[in-house]
This record gives sequence, C-alpha cells and structure tokens, in this order.
Amino acid sequence: MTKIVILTGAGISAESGIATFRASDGLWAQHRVEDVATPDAFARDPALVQGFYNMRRTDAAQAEPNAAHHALKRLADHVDLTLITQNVDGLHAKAGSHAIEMHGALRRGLCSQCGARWEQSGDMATPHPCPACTAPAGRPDIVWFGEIPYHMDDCMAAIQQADLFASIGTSAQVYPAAGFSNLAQDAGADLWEFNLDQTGAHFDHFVCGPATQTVPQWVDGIITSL
Ligand code: BJW
Repeated sequence: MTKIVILTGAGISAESGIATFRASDGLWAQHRVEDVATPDAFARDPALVQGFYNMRRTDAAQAEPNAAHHALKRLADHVDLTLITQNVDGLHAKAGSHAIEMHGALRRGLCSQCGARWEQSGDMATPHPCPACTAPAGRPDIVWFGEIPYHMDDCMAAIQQADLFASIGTSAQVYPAAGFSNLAQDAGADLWEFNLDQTGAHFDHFVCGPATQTVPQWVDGIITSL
C-alpha cells in the first residue's frame, strides 16, 4: 500500500478563521516572536506570554475544522497516512484525525518543573499551579523556538518510508519541519505542495489555491483511483 506523509501548517486552518503567522496581517505582524514564543520570553514576562496563548486558545476552541481537515480524515480511512501538523489549534483532532502535533497543542498545559501534562480548556493564570505537583510552573504545552519539537523519531521514521510527501499551507521557514521535503526526496517520495504561493522549496507538483478547494479535490482523486 502506498505510504503517504502529509505535513500541514497554519494555511490549512486559515479558512477556519485561525490567523497564520507570516502573512502581512498574521500573528508575527502584531507580536514579536522574541516576546511571545521563546522560553526566555516566558521567563521575562509570563503574563504577556500566557495572554497571547490564552487568546489563541479561545480562538481555537471556537473554530471548526474545514473541508481540507475533513478531506484528510477521509484519506486516512483509505490509505496508509501519517499526518504531521505544525499547528497547535487541534483542528485535525476535531475532524477525527490522528495527527502528530509536532509543535504541541493549545488544549494542553505542561509543568516545567515535573513534566506533567493536562487538558487546559480555559485561560491559564500567571503563575499557573501545576495540578500534579502544585509548583507555580504551568505553561502552554507549545514548542517554542530553541526547544525540540515533539515525536521527531515518529516523523523521521514515516518520512524515510514515504512514497508520497505533501506539504499543505506552510511557508517552510521553520526547521526541522522545513527540511522534511528534502528528507522525503532522499527517500524517493513524490513531492506535492499545496499553497496560495510557491514557497521556493523543491516539489515535483505545485497545486495553487485555497486548501479547502485544492485538498478535497486531490483526496477524492486518490480515493477514486484506488
Ligand atoms: C494557505 C492558505 C490557504 C495561507 N490555503 N495555503 C537558523 C537556520 C536554521 C534553523 C534555525 C536557525 N536559527 C534557529 C533555527 C531553528 C529554529 C528555526 O527554524 N528558526 C527559523 C525561523 C530560521 N527552529 C526551532 O527552534 C525549532 N526547534 C529546533 O530546531 O530544535 C532543534 C532540534 C530539532 C530536531 C531535532 C533535534 C533538535 C522549534 C520551532 C518551534 C516553532 N514554533 C512556532 C511557534 C510556536 C507554536 C505556536 O505558537 O503556534 O510554530 S513558530 C510558528 O511557525 C509556529 C508554526 O508552527 C511555524 C510554522 O509556520 P507555518 O505553519 O508555516 O505558518 P506561516 O504563517 O509561516 O505560513 C502559512 C502558509 O500558508 C503560507 O505559505 C501561506 O501562503 C499559506 N496559506 N492561507 C493554502 N487558505
């Protein structure tokens, strides 16, 4: 059976109303990365960082998966699919998919003292007490710059076996995810990119357009050809 690996980024959730990072009106246009998405930023101003993620947790909780998220769930029912997402919004999970959430998840808290994780539906406080050890060390379970993304072994193992690798709605600027297409190329995979604009990374096929239109059409084509 064909092994497919798909990497998604913020673009797949844009049509669900979730802001991307690097658009002219994106998150990084309103917040400096160094102020909100690094361990140093959290140590310096935990209230600012918690506020940024509280806002995004609320937005994500109110958002619904779109036709592209649903199409990938449909695809997983028919092929050997490893879905890897850089997104922390949980929309693949809401669509019923099992996705490797390599940059963490807004819906979870993490204790930087004891390593406990918990479901976090509402706002986090400053400081936020860990429900397991009570230390005032709760933080969003998000991979910040300089931290090691989650489940890298699973990602690498899947990519090394991939017959087809598709990148959907990511600007391919943040490593290690930005290097996945090169690894997939080394593995001999057919490379597909779905985006509004070409990123400049090497792909064999570029499908231009909003993910809610391009992804369901591509998925339906694969399923009918089986
Ligand atoms: C649509 C669309 C529609 C819009 N339809 N498309 C120098 C050189 C190389 C590397 C480094 C370096 N200095 C530092 C590094 C490493 C660093 C890094 O890569 N920095 C770069 C900026 C250079 N990386 C790290 O620190 C990572 N850790 C690491 O490397 O550890 C070492 C290690 C790794 C592996 C093994 C062992 C050790 C950690 C990175 C953590 C990233 N964190 C963030 C923020 C936290 C999460 C959060 O708050 O949500 O993750 S950054 C931010 O960018 C977020 C995203 O997941 C990530 C990627 O963004 P994404 O998804 O691509 O969004 P955009 O906005 O950039 O693009 C959207 C795209 O969609 C666009 O192309 C649009 O056109 C498109 N689009 N609408 C289809 N409707």
